[in-house]
Amino acid sequence: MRNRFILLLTVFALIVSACGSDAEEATTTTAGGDTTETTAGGGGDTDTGGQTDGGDLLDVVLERGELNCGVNETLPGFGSRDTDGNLVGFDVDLCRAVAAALFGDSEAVRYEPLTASARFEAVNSGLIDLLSRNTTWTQSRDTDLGLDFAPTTYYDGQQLMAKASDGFSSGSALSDIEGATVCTNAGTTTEKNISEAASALGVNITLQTFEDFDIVMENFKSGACQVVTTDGSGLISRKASDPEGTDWVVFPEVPISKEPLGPAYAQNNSRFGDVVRWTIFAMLIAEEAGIDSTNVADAQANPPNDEIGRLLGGEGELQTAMGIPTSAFFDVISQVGNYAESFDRNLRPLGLERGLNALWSDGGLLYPPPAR
Ligand SMILES: N[C@@H](CCC(=O)N[C@@H](CS)C(=O)NCC(=O)O)C(=O)O
Repeated sequence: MRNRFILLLTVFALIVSACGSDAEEATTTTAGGDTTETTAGGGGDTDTGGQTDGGDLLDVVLERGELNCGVNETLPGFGSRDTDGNLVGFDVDLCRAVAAALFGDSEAVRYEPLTASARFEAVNSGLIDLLSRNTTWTQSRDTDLGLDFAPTTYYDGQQLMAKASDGFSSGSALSDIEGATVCTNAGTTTEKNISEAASALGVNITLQTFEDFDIVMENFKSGACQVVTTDGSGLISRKASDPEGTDWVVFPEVPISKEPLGPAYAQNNSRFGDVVRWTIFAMLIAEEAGIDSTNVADAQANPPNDEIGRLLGGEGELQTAMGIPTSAFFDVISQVGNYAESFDRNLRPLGLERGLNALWSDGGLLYPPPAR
């Protein structure tokens, strides 16, 4: 009883102390041997049904002539604004690639910047056609939330980050953060995984979640949170793009979860899903064959008698049977590039290596089926 009272007091004190301008967005959970959850604001994996009306999604999008694509605008490398205010990044490239396949124009995209907790409702309400925003494919999202997932475009895992000036080092681990306040954003797999992993180890932490990841980082910088956790790529992105990042260490231990990231769309739209899927596969097959934006025009002019010839329009009915132009995948590669080009343009500058995201032939997990 007394313990319960102390726990409640702690939770209350933390909620009150989080009450700055973003007070209503803060959620505090105390995790350890005992896990208590409080929910305030944020949102998350709520079942909002599925998009069922409005006709076949592929026909609707083709008729509209523009792809509505939900992205992150606060995650350099995956989705952020360049100095001209344009959205750029690995996930943004997938919106551009799908638009190139659909309309022959990678610019035919209306972007919808979304927070983690707003993203699924945006799909289910029909606000966006495609969600391309560092989203983990999970069982409940796939089966209970009204979504279908395209193939994983980035294999990731959740990690922890803390400050060297607080005594953490590149040898630190989850078992070293006893008593820490750990922050992440609401509506993510991340908040669930960290509670589970800490409980399993018997490590007591206080978990605070915020709707906006910028606020998570502000609290980390101010010292209100000693540890921040999310997808490893997200931590590396923030560390690489912040002047204070030189003091931050990403714990090297085996990620505490699998985070297969990829695009999603409203369930039961398999023709639209086919276009998304084969856009990704085309980018991978082009990389396998050494075809990129610089040599794809030559390859199309002298099409080889193989799957590259077919993908570039050699057997046009492969594409037209999908409802898209014969030249769809030529347009993808010429306007956006193959998978390696997008990775090198967006993620390599952050220091991310291909690792699991190498082609199968280089020891990675990326294995596109044959274009035939
Ligand atoms: N992959 C996880 C986490 C996704 C996520 O939202 N990550 C954070 C940190 S990398 C993020 O994108 N923050 C930026 C924001 O919410 O604007 C999921 O699908 O739940």
